[in-house]
Amino acid sequence: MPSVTNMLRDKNQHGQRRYSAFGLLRKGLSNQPWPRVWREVPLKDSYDVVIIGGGVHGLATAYYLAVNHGITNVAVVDKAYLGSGGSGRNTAIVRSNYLTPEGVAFYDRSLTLYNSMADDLNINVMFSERGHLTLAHNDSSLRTMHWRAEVNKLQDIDSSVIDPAEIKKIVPSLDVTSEARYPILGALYHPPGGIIRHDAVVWGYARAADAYGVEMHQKTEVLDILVEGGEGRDGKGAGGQVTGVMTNRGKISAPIVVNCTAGWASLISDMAGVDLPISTRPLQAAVTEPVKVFLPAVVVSGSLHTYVSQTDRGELVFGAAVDPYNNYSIRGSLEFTEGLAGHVMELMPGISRMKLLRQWAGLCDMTPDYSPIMGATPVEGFLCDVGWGTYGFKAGPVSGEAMAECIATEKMPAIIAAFGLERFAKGDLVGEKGAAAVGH
Ligand code: PYC
Repeated sequence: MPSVTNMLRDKNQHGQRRYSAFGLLRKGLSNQPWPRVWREVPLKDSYDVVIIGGGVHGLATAYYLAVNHGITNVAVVDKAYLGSGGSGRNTAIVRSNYLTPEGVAFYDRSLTLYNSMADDLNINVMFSERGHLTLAHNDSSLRTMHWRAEVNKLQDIDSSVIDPAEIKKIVPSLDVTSEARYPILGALYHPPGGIIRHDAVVWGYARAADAYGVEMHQKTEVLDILVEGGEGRDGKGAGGQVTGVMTNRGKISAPIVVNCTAGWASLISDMAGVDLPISTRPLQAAVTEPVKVFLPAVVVSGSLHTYVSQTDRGELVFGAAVDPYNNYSIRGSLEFTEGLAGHVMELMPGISRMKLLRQWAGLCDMTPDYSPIMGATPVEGFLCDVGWGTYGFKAGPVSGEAMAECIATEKMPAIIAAFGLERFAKGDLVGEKGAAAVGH
């Protein structure tokens, strides 16, 4: 939480105006326009770094480049608006109870950054550390929960397997009796997990990066990545050097181009002649009408292919597994709604009369081992922060921090050393499928 002394200051550490409660009221009642959250400036024809993708990953990379490394001649370009991709389409869950030691350390750093974000970025990101329960309905998932708990504990992550009676104390509305259609045998309980306001995270990073001079260019679509001297088609691919990007608003020169997209990661990388082992699947989610708060924790059921949390407004937010086929559609389907309703009824029969208000989909770039692809590529100056599958939003802060370090130092930071593209050729996979919220 922001300290009282900080709240009383007029400006935060980035030199941005802070409003006191009275200041906010005064401003709201005046007919002066609110200041823009980030500037709209003309697109230049060259930058030190061009970041493709104005979601949490791209904006966090820009922010940490500026704040940690003093690199500010940076443009973040997005073909739509900031946060219009995966950052605005996820179910806002954050956690670090992963399966591999590499994954645990990485997501734990992200959770730490999420914890201090309200203060660091001077924005109310509504982080709610409410605990995260992954239910086990059969022996094999209980075994995986024990495995994750042990890996977590070795890295001091608060995770343990609890029994049905303890689950009932945390979420009284769950049926933990043996009469349930899918009896609950236990759960992986992770108290530091929770939810956060995803739009605020995007706006917070954008505003803080802007204060350092980083430029955000919306409606700026990358049509091609310019590469010279490569061994592949059109002089692209391995051995080449990136020289910039071609956009719908003209050419931009840059010695460093970073692919921070989700959903289009393989198509963007292909523009540089870099093949990525990614297949793209929609993941659908839905939200109900608001009701009185009754669900105090995030509840996940892999066997029932769903996870649910209740927002501060009282809505239930549900997500599912990725659709079982490759697709670039972000429309919801009736098939999903029917499947979700069926599974939710098995888990929480008591909410059978609640109405769904909205449904949507986001695109997940799935890699063979469910871990991301980060760092350098065979094209000099072309870097990737992609392949997030269903884990992208929770990884945003640490990815930005690590990618910024990778760009500034030209070295792979230890925290992402396991996630390089070369691991697929070497067979050094980081199997993180067992930490997915639901079976895919
Ligand atoms: O891994 O916690 C998770 C998750 C939630 C939604 C998509 N993935």
